[in-house]
Amino acid sequence: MAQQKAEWGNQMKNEGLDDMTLLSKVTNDQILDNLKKRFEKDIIYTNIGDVLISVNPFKFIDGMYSDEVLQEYIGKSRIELPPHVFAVAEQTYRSMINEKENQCVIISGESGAGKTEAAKKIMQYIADVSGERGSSSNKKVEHVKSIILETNPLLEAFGNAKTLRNNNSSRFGKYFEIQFNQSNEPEGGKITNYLLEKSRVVFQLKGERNFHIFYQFCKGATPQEQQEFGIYGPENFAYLTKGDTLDIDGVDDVEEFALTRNAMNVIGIPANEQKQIFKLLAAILWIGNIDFKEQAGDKVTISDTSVLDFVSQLLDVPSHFLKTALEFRQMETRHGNQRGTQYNVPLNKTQAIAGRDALAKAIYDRLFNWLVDRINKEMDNPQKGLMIGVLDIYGFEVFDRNGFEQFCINYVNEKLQQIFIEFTLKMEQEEYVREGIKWEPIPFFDNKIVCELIEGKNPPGIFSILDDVCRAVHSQAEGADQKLLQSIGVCKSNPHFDTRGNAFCVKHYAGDVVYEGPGMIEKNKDTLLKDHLEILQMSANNFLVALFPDVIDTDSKKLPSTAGFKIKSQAADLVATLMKSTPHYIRTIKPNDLKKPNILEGSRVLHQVKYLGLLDNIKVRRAGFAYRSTFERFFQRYYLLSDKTCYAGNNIWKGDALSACRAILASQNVDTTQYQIGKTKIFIRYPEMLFSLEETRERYWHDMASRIKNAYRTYK
Ligand code: AOV
Ligand code: MG
Repeated sequence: MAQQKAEWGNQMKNEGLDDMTLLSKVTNDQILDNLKKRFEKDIIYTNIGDVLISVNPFKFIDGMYSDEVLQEYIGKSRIELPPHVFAVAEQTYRSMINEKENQCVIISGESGAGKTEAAKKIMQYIADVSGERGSSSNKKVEHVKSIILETNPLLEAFGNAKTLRNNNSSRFGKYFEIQFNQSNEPEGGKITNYLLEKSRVVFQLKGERNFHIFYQFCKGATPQEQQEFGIYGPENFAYLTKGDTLDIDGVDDVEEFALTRNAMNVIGIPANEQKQIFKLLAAILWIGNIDFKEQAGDKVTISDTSVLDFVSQLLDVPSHFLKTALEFRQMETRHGNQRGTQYNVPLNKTQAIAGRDALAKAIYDRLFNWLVDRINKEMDNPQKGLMIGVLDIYGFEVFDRNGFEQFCINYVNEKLQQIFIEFTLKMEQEEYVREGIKWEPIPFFDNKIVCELIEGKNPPGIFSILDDVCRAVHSQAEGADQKLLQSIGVCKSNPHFDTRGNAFCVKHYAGDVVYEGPGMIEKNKDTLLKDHLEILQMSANNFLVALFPDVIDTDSKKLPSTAGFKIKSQAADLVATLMKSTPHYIRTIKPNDLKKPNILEGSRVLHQVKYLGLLDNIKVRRAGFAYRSTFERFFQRYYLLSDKTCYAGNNIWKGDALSACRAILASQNVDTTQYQIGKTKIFIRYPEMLFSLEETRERYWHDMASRIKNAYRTYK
């Protein structure tokens, strides 16, 4: 194994450049060429300074994540070993300890590029290095570590699905905060989840699947569960067959189900709660099998009442109430602010199907949130120490047809690109200006204009317009879709927007996406029908009732918060959290659309290299400085290095910190092109210089310890 690891290391040294800041010519083609050269040798990681670029190999590379390799990275700096996701994890963890500041790892890249896999490796590394696994005397730490590792299979079962882009695509966003105790061991944690794509519960494109858990359950249920919950093969359920895909190549749903159950056990979800979860999954599947037949006067009635009865049994609600809620909508007469009498309006088939599906989506969405809350409860830690957050969201995606879900997903990606620009391009350059450092400004594309187009208030962005239309018209039937198309034209003043028939196009940082207008308003409104809420709250099942604590609002004028509003405010909170931490970046690249190993399609990768802004990243980095420190901090750390500042290990300097820094640098004969002195900070161009200073410092202490030992021997 040691032999294998060594070969892997040597290979890394000989192929392409580890750090693309050192490219001889900085062009997109050179970047592509370097990544390609490395990819062909199974070297998937490359650095741009502190940013890690990762190209998805779509295959298992032997030894790459072995325990030996992991051990190698412990305590090493980024430039000592080949680029690796473990190096990012190490740097993140050590920075938290050394700088006593919260850290975050931001993983970005398009759908199927490898974000979730990278996030898992970061978690694995942190769980492994922060105190020996299995040996900590602190039970809470052991439990939190197990949860860190086991939430992935659990949340992936419920929140991931096969899409055309990725067989294990995250259909929700996740920010996982690990909280550390005084001994730097994980003692708590919190997951924040972002907008689950709940429409998948009721519909999937051809070649796609519903969430994994449904197939796992249908294929792996015990005979008792089959009987109790009416669970059979997935081909029997309408909600699982829309995409004509029941299996995923290379995935055994039964085995995966065993892992999901195990994860629930490890996390601490007891058998009775697990049973409730499965009962609701069954209820959702059976809701999907409720069909309607049309009757005279555009009315509908449920075709097969035995299905209705079974759903009622699973939900523990009276069957006749559920029937009414699915076939009619309750209305109320109003006289000014006075409430009047209630009456039932029959639904037509389209409305009845939409209502039924809304019920299934709502139950699944609440169940998913419950699961996240449940995991959080297990990790709850009243002592809030330092934290490391790992962000793994759904990647930028474009399909032949894109709707509200893609719009939200791509918006969140747009926000992340903003943060990347803020941190790596803008703030870096602003600091040089502030410090008066000699500097050639690098122009870059700032996607703020696209964020404004989507989230702006004045002029109103797309989300504001969606909300306005939701407020003005109440349903598709009342012409909501037409109203949206009329209103959204005002966005044309933004060069990143255009309309196309009943669709609109947004020119995102990662490419143009055409979004279909019809259906957007319904999805943005995202309200739970009052009739459905009443039915669910009537259930004899306390677990289900607790998922719907909503208070029925009788003031019909007030607009409940929309899906767009929620994702916008969640994104703002996320940005605020990330901005308060020290960021570490992993930018993932998808080499081909076939999801196959050993194929790197040049044009696909080049496109990503361009929109990820790697070229600007390298330019800023090259023109910039790898390390910076205030004069005081630099002096405190390196005063040992000069006779003028140190005598026998003691600080003897009487002057100001800046002059001390100059004296230290002069004593080491550091070339003046290697650093610049700003107004409050010293900027060091390459990390090698810093390592040489560190080495000299180490040697000084070492020599001094030997001198003391010798003197002691002589004295004796
Ligand atoms: P994503 O998270 O970026 O897409 P994943 O992390 O799910 O992408 O990666 C997609 C698939 O690529 C995985 O299921 C693996 O089969 C493979 N893969 C990714 N990274 C590696 C790696 N380092 N080594 C081997 N195989 C890998 V999405 O969630 O769709 O945006 O929304
Ligand atoms: Mg993912």
